[in-house]
Amino acid sequence: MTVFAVDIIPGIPDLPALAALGAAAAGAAYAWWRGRRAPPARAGEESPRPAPVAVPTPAPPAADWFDRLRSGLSRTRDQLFERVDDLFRGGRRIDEDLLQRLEEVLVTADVGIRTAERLLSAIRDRASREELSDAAALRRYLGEEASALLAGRDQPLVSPPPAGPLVIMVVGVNGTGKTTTIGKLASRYSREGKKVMLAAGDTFRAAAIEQLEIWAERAGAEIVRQQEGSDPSAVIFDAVKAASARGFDVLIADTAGRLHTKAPLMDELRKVKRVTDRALPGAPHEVLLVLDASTGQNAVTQARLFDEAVGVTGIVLTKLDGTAKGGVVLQIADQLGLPIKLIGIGEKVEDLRDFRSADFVRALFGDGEEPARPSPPMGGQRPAAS
Ligand SMILES: Nc1nc2c(ncn2[C@@H]2O[C@H](COP(=O)(O)OP(=O)(O)OP(=O)(O)O)[C@@H](O)[C@H]2O)c(=O)[nH]1
Ligand SMILES: [Mg+2]
Repeated sequence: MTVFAVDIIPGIPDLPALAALGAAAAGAAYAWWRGRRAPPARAGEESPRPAPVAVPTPAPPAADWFDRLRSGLSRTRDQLFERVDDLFRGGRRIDEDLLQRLEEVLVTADVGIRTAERLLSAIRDRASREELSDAAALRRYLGEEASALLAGRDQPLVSPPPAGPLVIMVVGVNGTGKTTTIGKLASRYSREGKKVMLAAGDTFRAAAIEQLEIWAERAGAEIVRQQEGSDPSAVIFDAVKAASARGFDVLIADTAGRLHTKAPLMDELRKVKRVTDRALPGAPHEVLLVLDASTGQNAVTQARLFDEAVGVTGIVLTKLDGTAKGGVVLQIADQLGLPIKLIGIGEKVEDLRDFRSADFVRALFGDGEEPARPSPPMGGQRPAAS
């Protein structure tokens, strides 16, 4: 068997903070829904590599987890409901013109045309029975429909297997938040008392390895890495072997961001998965696809192609806090047969949450009241997925 050179770093010295990038989302257009949205990446187009990314200092846990979720979703909520309220201004009742405008509102929040049409047809039904006469009723009804759409789509991460580490492979296009999500997850598992190892499978650039090292140090996790430019399959193979031999509970493997339309890069990911299974039969136990919520319809296309290539077991939807397009959650639930497992609502360590549809719907459509049974900010008291 080939033996790969590998550094296992139990802790690294303080690294200088990387330069902050500034708000990347500035100026992001709320482009009109009729075909004017520019997809974030096109077939055959090289995706530019983002510059090294600053790792934010973790803040103390949010005092109120539900307020945090609600404020994370505020841009989407404002986008949806200020405009729904506008529709009813002047005591207007529901008619076909109002419904068409409502469809535009939904599509602008990236609910997607097909999903918006489905919601609209249910609303038409109700309106014809005169059950909907004002914005509050419509808001309530949209919430009920959203709950129905999301039912069963929220699943927790699988539990570590009885023997050997839980192996999680993290994939996605460039800059969606893979490494940040891995850092947050590593902290979460560490806090739960688990022994965590990270595999620096993004060997494409040195800064990616350094970024993961900072997160590993912060989480008290070990990291397995090789030189920039080495074969990611080799790094992850070694990491799986090391984690198994040394009794780690969880191994999370980073991978380089890649365009879902680039066949050779998707082949490389297939190879990483094959090799992982060779190192530990049955691994990876989770293949998490990280999607940036602000990419809208393109997120659905990414999910289809990544799933085809490597069999995605769950979606992580990041940057819900930075977008008014959080309606994409409904589109993903409606159009893909994949569970949404985690959501990112900020850059801090506590800003990764298990996706729980009831909390999400209440935070987005509710009146701000906290649910009766609060959930912890992250982590599962819940049973593992079967
Ligand atoms: N506001 C916000 N920012 C996030 C969230 N998740 C990640 N980010 C930011 O998104 C940027 C990119 O994150 P990375 O984790 O480096 O993304 P990546 O997918 O690993 O990127 P590549 O390795 O280059 O493909 C960073 O500035 C993160 O802080 C989130 O939930 N909310
Ligand atoms: Mg990365």
